[in-house]
Amino acid sequence: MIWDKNESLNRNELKEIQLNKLRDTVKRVYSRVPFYKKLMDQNNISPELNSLEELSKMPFTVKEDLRNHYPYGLFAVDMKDIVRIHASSGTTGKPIVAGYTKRDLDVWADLIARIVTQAGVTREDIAQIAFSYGLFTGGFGLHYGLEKAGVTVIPASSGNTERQIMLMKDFKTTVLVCTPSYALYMAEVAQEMGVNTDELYLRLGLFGGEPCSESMRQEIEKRWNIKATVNYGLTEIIGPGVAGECSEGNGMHISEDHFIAEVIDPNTGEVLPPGSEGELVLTTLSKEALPLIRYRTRDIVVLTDEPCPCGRTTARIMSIKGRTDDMMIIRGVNVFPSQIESVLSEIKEVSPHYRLVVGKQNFQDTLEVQVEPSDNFLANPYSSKQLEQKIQDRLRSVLFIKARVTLLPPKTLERTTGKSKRVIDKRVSG
Ligand code: ADP
Ligand code: K
Ligand code: ZN
Repeated sequence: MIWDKNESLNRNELKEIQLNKLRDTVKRVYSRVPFYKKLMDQNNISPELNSLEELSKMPFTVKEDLRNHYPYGLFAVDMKDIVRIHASSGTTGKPIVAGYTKRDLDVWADLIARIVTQAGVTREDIAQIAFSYGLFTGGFGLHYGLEKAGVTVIPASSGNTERQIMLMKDFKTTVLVCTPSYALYMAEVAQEMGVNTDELYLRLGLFGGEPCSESMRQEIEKRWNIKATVNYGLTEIIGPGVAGECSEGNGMHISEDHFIAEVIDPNTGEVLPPGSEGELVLTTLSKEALPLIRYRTRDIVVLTDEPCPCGRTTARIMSIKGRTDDMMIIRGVNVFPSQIESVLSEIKEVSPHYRLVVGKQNFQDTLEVQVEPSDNFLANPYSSKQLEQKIQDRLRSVLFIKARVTLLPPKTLERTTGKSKRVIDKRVSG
């Protein structure tokens, strides 16, 4: 089922909607947000756009711009029209703050209704939301959207994992909503509690808020005996609901009637053709409180606008390599955690949990890959030195990086009820 007819317009109709909304948005930011007025005046850009192509003349907006106008400086409406505030965790420094008008919240709930519907959730389902409720957009975002779609919502929030499993069993939860890391952690706890998936009603997972590699998805599907779907969003743009997977499981549809997506070369800013890997840049078309023009997400993606068998015509995010913030430069080689994760996933002797510690020794970058043995290895153990060497060789032959591999005792790496932090860079934190 398709929630909204705008998900399956022909591309020309879609472009017409986009152009109308883009023209309004640009005019509005010019007249209401001093930051944009100044930026456009400095660059001699008129607030009257005549085509979608003209968007590429507009300057980018970056995370730093939001920080510089912390907390409310980029809002395009009066505070009396703001009814909700959210913020990102802001791993470094002050958080990024987003505001919502009543209409923004309506649009948001609708966007979530779309992604949950396309993932296969119906009003027969009982969804347990194990995202944290609070400033983080995950909990409240999914909450109102699932309700809008008529789904029964259990607002469990995150944490208290044993209780989550009890609720899941007693309340007959059919859909689990959380970060992929938390889904894996919960599976471990369920196993420790001796709860078998046959005793549960779970059939589907909606995961987002952080990267979910194909191997992680498969691991979650296997452990819970469910179908796992992923969705994508970010606080600055609205929160979850920017894009989500349909039942084809082949890419996440972007709600392009609400956001224009471009992919750029992160070094030159040049717009790249469909199918190229680059940084995702998003322009909001419906946001009242915090409209953003050409916002650089720092997420490295590949997009396609090829039609999808599900009937939706919107462009899809085919892969997310990770955030440029998480990219490590090891002796001149760019490495994303996702690349290391995909190498580790091929090695059946290690669990899906890992941590990357970047440091410096004798003015040289060093990388340590910390892993844990899998049940598989524990059942048939051999020398840990040998396993470490095997992983080290594999990393070197696939990624051309030299890393020290450390096999830790089972369950030593920190588990999370939210997003995992997999990279520790000692070069910055000392
Ligand atoms: P924070 O910056 O504190 O993590 P957000 O909750 O706004 O705050 O995080 C949004 C970011 O999370 C995205 O820019 C992206 O890097 C990551 N993210 C969200 N969903 C996904 C997904 N499905 N796949 C990969 N990364 C994702
Ligand atoms: K219902
Ligand atoms: Zn589809």
